[in-house]
Amino acid sequence: MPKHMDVLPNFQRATIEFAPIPQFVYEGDLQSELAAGLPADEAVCMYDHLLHIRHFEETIVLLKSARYKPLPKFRFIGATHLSIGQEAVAVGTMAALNPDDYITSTHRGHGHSIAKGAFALERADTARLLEFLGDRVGEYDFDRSDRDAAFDAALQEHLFRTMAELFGKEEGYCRGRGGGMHIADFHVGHLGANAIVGGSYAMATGAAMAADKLGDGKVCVCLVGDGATNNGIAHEAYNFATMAQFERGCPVIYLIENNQYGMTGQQVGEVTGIRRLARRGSGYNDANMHAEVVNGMDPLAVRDAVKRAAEKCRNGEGPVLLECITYRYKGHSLSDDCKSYRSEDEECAWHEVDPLKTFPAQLMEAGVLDEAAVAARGKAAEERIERAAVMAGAATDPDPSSIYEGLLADSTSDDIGSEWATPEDALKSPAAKARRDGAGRILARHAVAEALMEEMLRDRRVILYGEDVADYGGAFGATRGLIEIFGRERVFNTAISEAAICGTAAGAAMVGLRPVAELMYIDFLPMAMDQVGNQAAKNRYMFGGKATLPMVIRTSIGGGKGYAGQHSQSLEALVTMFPGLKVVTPSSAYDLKGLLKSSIRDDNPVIFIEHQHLYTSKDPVPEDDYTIPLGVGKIIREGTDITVVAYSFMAQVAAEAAQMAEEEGISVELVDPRTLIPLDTEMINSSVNKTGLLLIVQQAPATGCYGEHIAYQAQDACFEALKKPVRIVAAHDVPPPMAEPLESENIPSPEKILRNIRELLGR
Ligand SMILES: Cc1ncc(C[n+]2csc(CCOP(=O)(O)OP(=O)(O)O)c2C)c(N)n1
Ligand SMILES: [Mg+2]
Repeated sequence: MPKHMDVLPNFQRATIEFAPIPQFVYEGDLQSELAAGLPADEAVCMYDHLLHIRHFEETIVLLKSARYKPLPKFRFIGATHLSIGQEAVAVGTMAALNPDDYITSTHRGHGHSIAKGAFALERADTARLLEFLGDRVGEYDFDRSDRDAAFDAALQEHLFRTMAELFGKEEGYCRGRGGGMHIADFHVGHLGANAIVGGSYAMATGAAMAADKLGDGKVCVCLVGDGATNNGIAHEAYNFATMAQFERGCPVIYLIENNQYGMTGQQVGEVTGIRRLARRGSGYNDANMHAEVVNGMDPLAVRDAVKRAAEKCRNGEGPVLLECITYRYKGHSLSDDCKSYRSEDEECAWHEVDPLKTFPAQLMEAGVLDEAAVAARGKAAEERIERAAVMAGAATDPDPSSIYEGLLADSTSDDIGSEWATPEDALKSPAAKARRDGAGRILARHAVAEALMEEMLRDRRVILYGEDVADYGGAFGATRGLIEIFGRERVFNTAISEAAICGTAAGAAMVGLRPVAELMYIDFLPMAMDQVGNQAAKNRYMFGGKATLPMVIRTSIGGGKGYAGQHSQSLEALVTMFPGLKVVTPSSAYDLKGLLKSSIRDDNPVIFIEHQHLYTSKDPVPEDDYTIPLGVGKIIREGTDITVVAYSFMAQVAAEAAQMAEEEGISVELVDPRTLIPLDTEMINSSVNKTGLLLIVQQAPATGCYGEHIAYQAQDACFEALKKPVRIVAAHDVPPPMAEPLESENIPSPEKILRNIRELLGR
């Protein structure tokens, strides 16, 4: 691990050499594969799944235009990004993987999902097939001891669940919460399709990193379109996966499904300056990420490339970048007829190399199937898809009352006992609690480190990473000392890649780690907004409540230091608006330790917002292993005249104001909700019902702030009790200014809070 490496001045003249990137190296065909040991059955099932994908997609074409005879009245409302023409990539890839290897997929992912599930079933024994059928086994009439019959039923069920998801049905893979653009199937390591172009780059990387750290030998294939490769997250993910500090390379295969177009824009000759996207591999490590260009119209070539890539990954030589050259025969979606941006000649040329023509030809030539058998397989596949569609048409519509189901996990890792405890001999140095002063006090930043240390000891799935968190201990010293105890395997620096930090955490969490990621300042959260708001927050719900994302993103808010607009904001409202996240805002060192431990144990993504002013404030903090439940506020002081709700550091500022008010004979009840999501409305509202007045204090600007939500819900719940409209003391609607007089004016002060208390009381 090249950490202690002197960086000396060296200005030696030289040139930087790049190794060549191979293109279309596969020379095999079906004959040679059969001779080399490919079972004929496997070749036939590759053909079957090419057929399933093709017929599935063609059924969508008919459904969308209401021309599908078996379901004449069905109204198909979802997206229609079809992969007709690209089947060889899906089939070749999934044929090369183990059933429990991971994939992430795209908006054009029906084929990926069909093939991933189908190949997993192909390799399953009877017990596993029956387990897959589960409660729905009774839908099929077959001999339970007959493996082939169980397979037929399971395959039919798989196609049905896929179609049912597109139809938005309860039996769909994601209970109709995701639809075609968000299919996931965690039984078989399908970690989800993504409608954000490039959205899964970091998640796939995180899942692969987790697989390596958990030592389970799995690889993750990150399927992306050619258009996705130009998104910033692609760069961040490639870089993350190739970090030199990883002792073993990250076992991720970035598989670019280059169908020649983004929506209509072309990578080559138009929106990039390169001819092959595989060339990007040379930017990330000396191995070019083993980049290779592959014939994506040939399932055997894809299978060969993915097999070799997976082997490299399993050997610790990942990541690998594959560019599979393919073509979509239909438009971007069915509302695009392609006429404005491509020629018929071009389309015809690609139809000549259609895998649905070339592969059966090879099967016949090799004597695996004769013409009648090829036709019979085509008919059987078509019938399966028709049956899947008819069953899906008759499947259950989700009950509107179930709308919240699957949003948040109600589980924690509280009761894991010693199952995941860090073994004593894995510690690099003894783990010691922070040193207390005579009053048992420690700095809040030491409370951060202590909470992390305790949780990392009790659960070796907890890892910590972010910018400068390792040897340096983070920008605020809050993680100092942890690398000495746990080593670089569990505490490591990342590049300055906020999106990759958050997105990899989501991916790692989905497959079994419990990552704690650090974002230095909340001001940098917008760099990671897709990963936090569209991925981490949504993955559980969109995937039908099947994903669990136990992850924490620790970040800080500040102000009052003259750091101005990009280092002083209170952007909590950016995360409270995404259902699926929990948001925690401690106001003291004591709360910080207890809440951070609960956040790490929670099975949901938690955004943990620490105020920089807290880091250097001291509080009595027990050495014990205590936790504070998320969603339970605290009455900092009881009172009768007015309720003040304040969170994070503002709770301390409001406490000063309350003290000043008391000296004037005003009794303030100060409530710190401690967590914004979930919000302890019961505590707030029972206080408001008692006092009849509510003042909310926050450091964020007034408009569009979280305080408005607290105010709304209180007036909704306590309208009768309220004597006056709820008031919010907030920052002004300006970016935080630098100059001291302006910054002081901007951040709520005890005096300003007191003034507002007096006004509400009419004094
Ligand atoms: C971040 C983002 N930008 C734009 C879109 C709209 N959009 C959806 S698919 C698509 C084209 C994607 O091209 P590519 O990655 O090559 O995948 P393909 O559609 O060709 O399979 C675009 C622009 C989106 N969904 N997400
Ligand atoms: Mg494309």
